[in-house]
Amino acid sequence: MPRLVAVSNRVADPRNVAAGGLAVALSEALRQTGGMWFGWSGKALDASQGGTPGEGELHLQQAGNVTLATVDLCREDHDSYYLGYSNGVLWPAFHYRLDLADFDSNYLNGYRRVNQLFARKLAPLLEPDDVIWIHDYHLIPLAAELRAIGCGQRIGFFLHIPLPPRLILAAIPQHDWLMRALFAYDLVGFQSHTDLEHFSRYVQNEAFAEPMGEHRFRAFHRTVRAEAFPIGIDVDEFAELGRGEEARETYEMMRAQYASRRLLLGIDRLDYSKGLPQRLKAFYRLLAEYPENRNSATLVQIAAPSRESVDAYADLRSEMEQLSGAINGEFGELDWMPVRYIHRTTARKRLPGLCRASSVALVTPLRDGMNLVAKEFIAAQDPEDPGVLVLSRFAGAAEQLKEALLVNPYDTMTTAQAIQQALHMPLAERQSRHQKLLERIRSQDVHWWSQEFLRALSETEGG
Ligand code: ADQ
Repeated sequence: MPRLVAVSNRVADPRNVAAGGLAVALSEALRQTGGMWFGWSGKALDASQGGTPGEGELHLQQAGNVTLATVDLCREDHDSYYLGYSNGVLWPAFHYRLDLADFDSNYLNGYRRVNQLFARKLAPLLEPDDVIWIHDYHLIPLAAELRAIGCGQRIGFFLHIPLPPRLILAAIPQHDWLMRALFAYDLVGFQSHTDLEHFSRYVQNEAFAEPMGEHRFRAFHRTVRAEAFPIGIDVDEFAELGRGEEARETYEMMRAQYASRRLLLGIDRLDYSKGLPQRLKAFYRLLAEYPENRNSATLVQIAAPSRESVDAYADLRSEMEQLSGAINGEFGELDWMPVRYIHRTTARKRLPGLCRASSVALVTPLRDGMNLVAKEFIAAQDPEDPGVLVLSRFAGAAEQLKEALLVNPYDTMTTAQAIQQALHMPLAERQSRHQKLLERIRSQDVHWWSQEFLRALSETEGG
C-alpha cells in the first residue's frame, strides 16, 4: 500500500483521540500506511522574531508511525493567506455571501506565497509512490505548485465547504485561476451532488471542459476525476464518548434542570454561514405563535468563538447578544429564560450528553458544506426515545438526511412551524425517522468516506 501524505491548514497529533472528526479519520488512514501529515505549525512570527514573507522553518516530529511536518509562517503571510484570502474572500464567496467578501485587496499574493512555500517544503519530503491528499479551500493551488516543481505523484483534493453556482464563482476576480488549479489534481472530491453539479456546469461553460464519461472532465490539457464524497462522523467513537463520565454527568445535569421543560439545542461555531440570527428569530416566532411553549421550550445555543479578528464575525456576535437579550426580555420569567446563549466552546466529551438530553436539535445553516453536528446529534440519541433533527435544506447533510424535518432557514415562520412539529412528534414517528437516519450515518461514516476517496484516487491514472 503506498504511503499516504495528508495536507491541511492545521495538523493534529493522531495520538490525541479527543480531536474528533477529520482528525480521527485521517489519523487512521495515516497510521495504516505510516504516513505523513503536513501543514501550518500554528506559529505566525513577527518580523522581530525572524518572520519573513515566503519563508518559514520546517519542523518534523514523529507521532507513533506518523510523521508530522509543519511549517511556520510570518505574520504578514498568515494574515493575507489565512485571514485575508481564505477567510475574507473564499469562505464568504463559497458560502454565497458575496456581500461579505473583500475582493479589493492584496490578499491573493499572500495566498499564493504560502501555497508556494508549502510546495517547496513538501516536495523534498515526498517519495515517488506517495499518494497525496490535500484538504480544503486554503490550499486549492497547492497541487499546481507541486506539479510546477516536478511532482508527478497522485494528488487528490477534498473541498470541505460548498462550491457555489457558476455565476457566484465568477464574481471572484481569480475564479478562472482557482478552477484551473483544480485540474492539477487527479481527483477532486465535494461534499454533495449539488456541489459536483456546480463544478460540472462551471467547467463546461467557463472552461469548455469536455465530460469524458462518468465523473471525468478534460480541460487545460489535463483530465480530472470529480465526485461527491459526503463526509461522515465516527459513529462508534461518538457513542463511546457518550458512555464516558463527562457525557453522562452533562446528561443528568441537563435532565434534572429541565425536568419539566423541553430542551432545544444549537451547537455551532459563531459563523455567519450557520444562520444563527435567523434561528433565534424562528424561536421567537415559536414562542409568539404557539404560547403553550412559553415557560417550557428552552433554547440552549452554544456558539464557539471563531475567526474573531475578521469584522463580519464581530458584527454577528453583537447581533446574537442583542437578539437573545430581546427574546429573554420579552418572554422570560423570574424562574425561566427562553434562550441560554453561550459564547464558548464546549468540551467535546460533553457534547453527546447535551445532544441526548435535548428533544430537538436546530441545525439551520444558510449554507454549509456538510454539518457534522447534525450527524452527531443522531448518533447520540436514545433509539427508544430519540430527539428530532430540524435541518436546513441548505446544509450538505440534507442530501443524505431526508428523514429530518427539512426547513428553509430564511423563512422563520415555517421554521417555527417545523420546530412546533418536532416538539409534538409522536414517539413511533420519532423512532422510525431516527432509525433510518442512524442507518445512513452508520453506513456512510467517516471511515467509509476516507476509504471511498482513497479508492477513487487510486483508480486515477496519476501524474
Ligand atoms: P465547520 O464549519 O467547523 O466545518 P461542523 O461540521 O458543523 O462545521 O462542525 C465540525 C465539528 O466541530 C463537529 O465535530 C462539532 O461537534 C464541532 N463543533 C462545532 N461547534 C462547536 C461548539 N460550539 N462546541 C464544541 N464543538 C463544536 C467544516 C464545514 C462543514 C463540514 C466540516 C467537515 O464548514 O460543513 O461538515 O468542515 O467537513
